[in-house]
Amino acid sequence: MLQRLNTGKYSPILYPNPYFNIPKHFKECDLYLTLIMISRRKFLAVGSLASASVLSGDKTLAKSINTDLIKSPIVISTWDFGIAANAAAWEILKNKGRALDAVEIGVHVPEADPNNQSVGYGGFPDRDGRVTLDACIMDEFGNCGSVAALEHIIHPISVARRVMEKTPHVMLVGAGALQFALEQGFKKENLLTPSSEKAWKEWLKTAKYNPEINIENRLFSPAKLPGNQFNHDTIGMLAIDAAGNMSGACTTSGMAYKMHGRVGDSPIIGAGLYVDNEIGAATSTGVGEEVIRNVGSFLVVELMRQGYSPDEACKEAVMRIIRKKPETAKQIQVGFLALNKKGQFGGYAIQKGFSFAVCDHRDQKQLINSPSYY
Ligand code: SD4
Repeated sequence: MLQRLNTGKYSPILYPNPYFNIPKHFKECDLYLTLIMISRRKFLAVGSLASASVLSGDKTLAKSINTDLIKSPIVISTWDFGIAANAAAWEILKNKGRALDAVEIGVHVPEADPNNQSVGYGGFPDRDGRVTLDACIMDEFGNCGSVAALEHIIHPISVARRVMEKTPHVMLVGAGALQFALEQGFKKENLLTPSSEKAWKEWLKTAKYNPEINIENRLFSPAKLPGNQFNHDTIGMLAIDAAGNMSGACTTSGMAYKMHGRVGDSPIIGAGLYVDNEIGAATSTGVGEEVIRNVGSFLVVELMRQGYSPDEACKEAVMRIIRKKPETAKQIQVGFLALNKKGQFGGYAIQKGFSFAVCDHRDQKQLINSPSYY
């Protein structure tokens, strides 16, 4: 617990018992900092300033919290190609633009890149040779929009934003999503590039049409694990703007050679993406089924609310997957990426090889190799 000193500052009261319970009601108190023992080796500070302010609704307190927050923008995104996407987002953020615009414009870069065979145009098709796209977006007010199994539209993220802003709904799928996109003036295009079509035809030579999960990876890239750069690399992007507001976007063509109609975690709010402007934001990449089962991104944000740092929160979300399905986890990749309200970021993955790009006023091209369980 923190006590308020005469100077107006806070000083922690450390409880000797590390299992001291976090109080459920913050109303009576100024602020709590509880130490919880999360492992034999390590103590983690739990009970964030921000969550205290949310629960108490105390404006004075919220003001004091804000001094703790970052004053300059930051954008982070999954995988190496996040660097180019971040650069586009940075153009907006550095000019004091809104994080929502930054993440939308940022993820347009891989969406439009024919050489990126996992997002948007040029994405690997499903088993039937159809490129079906999943995307979602979330703003600082908790508004969100999503499209799933959308065909023929190069920028599904922008359709997701229109769903958020122009409809009373959160999610549109398949033919309905396409119909809406066309009504909104989006152009219908063929997204299957010659090289992705060639790869699909190659896969078809041996493919068995059954719903066995990950069969596409074994057949497409036998030596590689599902979720690696050879078969699917969703972009998830999280940003804080100059006003201190957060937004996020997530867009993908999903698992290569998936069953037609299969939807992954990426367009599902709480699974592939979650933003809480008071606490932080998280996104995921990898085998979406496991992320959905654990409501991964929401979990990461809620762990940050409890005081976990972004990397610890991502690690715990990964550990949930591993603990529930240890054998499956050996064979798949899932990575989480998180950014808290203070601008601290972190990631964690099941397997080695997950990277993320970070861009702020100091360096616009940072690439970080995420820690991993294996
Ligand atoms: C999916 N999570 O459709 C996405 C794919 C992905 O890196 O993230 N690939 O399951």
